[in-house]
Amino acid sequence: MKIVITAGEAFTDIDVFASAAAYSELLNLKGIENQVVLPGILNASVPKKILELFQNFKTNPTFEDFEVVIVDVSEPAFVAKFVDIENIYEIYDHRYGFEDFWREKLGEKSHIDMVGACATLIWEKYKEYGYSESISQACANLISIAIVSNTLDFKSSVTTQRDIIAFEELSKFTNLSDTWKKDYFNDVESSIFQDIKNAIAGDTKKINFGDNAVVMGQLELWNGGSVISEYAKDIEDIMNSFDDENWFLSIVSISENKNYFYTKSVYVKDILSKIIPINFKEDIGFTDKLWLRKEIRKKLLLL
Ligand SMILES: [Mn+2]
Repeated sequence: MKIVITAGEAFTDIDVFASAAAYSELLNLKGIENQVVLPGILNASVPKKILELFQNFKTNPTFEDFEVVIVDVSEPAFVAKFVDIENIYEIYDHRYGFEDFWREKLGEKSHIDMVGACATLIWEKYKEYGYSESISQACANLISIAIVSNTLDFKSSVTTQRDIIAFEELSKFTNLSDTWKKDYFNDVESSIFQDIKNAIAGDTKKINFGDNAVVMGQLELWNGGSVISEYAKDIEDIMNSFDDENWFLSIVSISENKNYFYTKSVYVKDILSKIIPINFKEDIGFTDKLWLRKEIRKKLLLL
């Protein structure tokens, strides 16, 4: 059996990158031929230094016959386009909404658990298969970075005990510097500000709920306080390019432990006010805790 490990079509974030790299290593340890295929552009959460940790991926599969392992996505519409849903062998994700669909299709090969990072699930498989002592430093680093990035340094409410344990267990295999978290988030921020439109485009998704839809962009920053006022025009340009006036940008401001939301749509302001505690001053909304896209999406789906 040959395996292709892949994720979503649109973009590749650090959790996809780490999960795919580490799962590929785990299959190699088990002697299973595999390749990583990441069609989506690497977004700002995968700065250049991270690329040094894993380069062995393609944008199209080169195997002829293969089965597919999906990481960090579970909404069928978002899965990489080359994938025939019927050839999916196994799936790992941490999003609400399609658990029953996949459990019915894949049974025990469906691993959809509400942990902070998909990469946590991959580390747990190293342990289950008895390969935890064989993890490479690069993959241990990648999983650790993905956990910190996805849980916003364990501050986000998506953080679980499993993420904390995984991070602690991996610490004996990593060689991350004392300042790596700050360095990592600084690298991410500078790549965001080098081209903010591209950074937003690389983290924007349509959320369908019932008969409705909104387009949600997301930026995760150490300090996002002044971004909307400084970049309002760029934000509007890029969000308008998704051809739906019901858009909003969520800026997670990690050090302030809050989000800023920017939207021009009265409908979006109404909907957001219904699902989360938020105060709008004209087009800018504020919260008093951190909200990730997957949490907001879940609230929308439950509306
Ligand atoms: Mn993820």
